[in-house]
Amino acid sequence: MVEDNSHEAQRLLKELFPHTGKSTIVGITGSPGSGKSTLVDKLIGYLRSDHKEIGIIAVDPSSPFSGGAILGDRIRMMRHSADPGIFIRSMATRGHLGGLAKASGEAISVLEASGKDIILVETVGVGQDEVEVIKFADLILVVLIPGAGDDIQVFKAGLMEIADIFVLNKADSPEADKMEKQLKAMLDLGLKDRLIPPVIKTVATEGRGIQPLLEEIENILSTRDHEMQAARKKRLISWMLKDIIREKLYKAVSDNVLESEFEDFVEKIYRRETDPYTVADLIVSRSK
Ligand SMILES: Nc1nc2c(ncn2[C@@H]2O[C@H](COP(=O)(O)OP(=O)(O)O)[C@@H](O)[C@H]2O)c(=O)[nH]1
Ligand SMILES: [Mg+2]
Repeated sequence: MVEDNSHEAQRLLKELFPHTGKSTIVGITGSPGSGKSTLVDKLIGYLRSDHKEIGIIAVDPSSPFSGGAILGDRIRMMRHSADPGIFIRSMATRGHLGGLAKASGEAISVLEASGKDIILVETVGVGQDEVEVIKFADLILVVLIPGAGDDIQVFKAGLMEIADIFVLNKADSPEADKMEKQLKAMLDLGLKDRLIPPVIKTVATEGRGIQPLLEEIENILSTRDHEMQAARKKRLISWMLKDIIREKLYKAVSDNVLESEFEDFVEKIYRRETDPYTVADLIVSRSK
């Protein structure tokens, strides 16, 4: 319902809202093929043995959850899908009324209200929409791999600034150490005035480095001061509120004009009998 942006969903979200805000939301982003899903799979294993309830949202066109990936991945995830302590939801990148960020934010709310301790959000680190989604997270893991020298893309996409931890996955590659040095050097240069985020090496396929990664996540979350955490949550609320207002205004205003009339306006604008600004003013003024 939430993904369809239905009217009923809004009523439910109102009721759910008091029960949200208690889960830890961990975002996992990086290029396709960097091993995000494999990492998520291994993280699930550790967290479940600690009796944590987990929600997973995968916003990834190539995600095993959305059926775009190889069979092996799907079989791996299936063993988790039978576990009642886990809820996995895949979301398409396109086709959400009100936008991907809104839809996934609301899906996170539903999982929070359901009492999940931890929500993992996997998303590819390309495209503005995907980067927006990751801002819901309390903590962001940026997954890099050795050899893909063009991991500079990550820096271009603005992920360097938002990373709390860099996960250097596929550390079984002979280039891993070199990559680690390069990454640290780049971070030193790029983040002069900021604390350099930790770099954790993992081999997701073998489960290596997962324990240290979880310890680092714990460590960051526990040392973060309350004010900072609150400021982060408030920023999200203000962002969410603006989104909702924008959508409601748009809806209220677009109800003022019939589809056929709208088409007529387009026709007139096309013939240069009027201009889009005048028409927009006219339509908006009807709701006053
Ligand atoms: N050698 C090696 N391969 C890995 C590692 N982690 C993941 N892979 C493989 O990389 C491929 C892509 O992994 P996947 O988790 O689907 O990546 P995603 O697109 O980022 O979700 C799969 O074939 C994995 O088995 C690793 O640490 N070492
Ligand atoms: Mg994936």
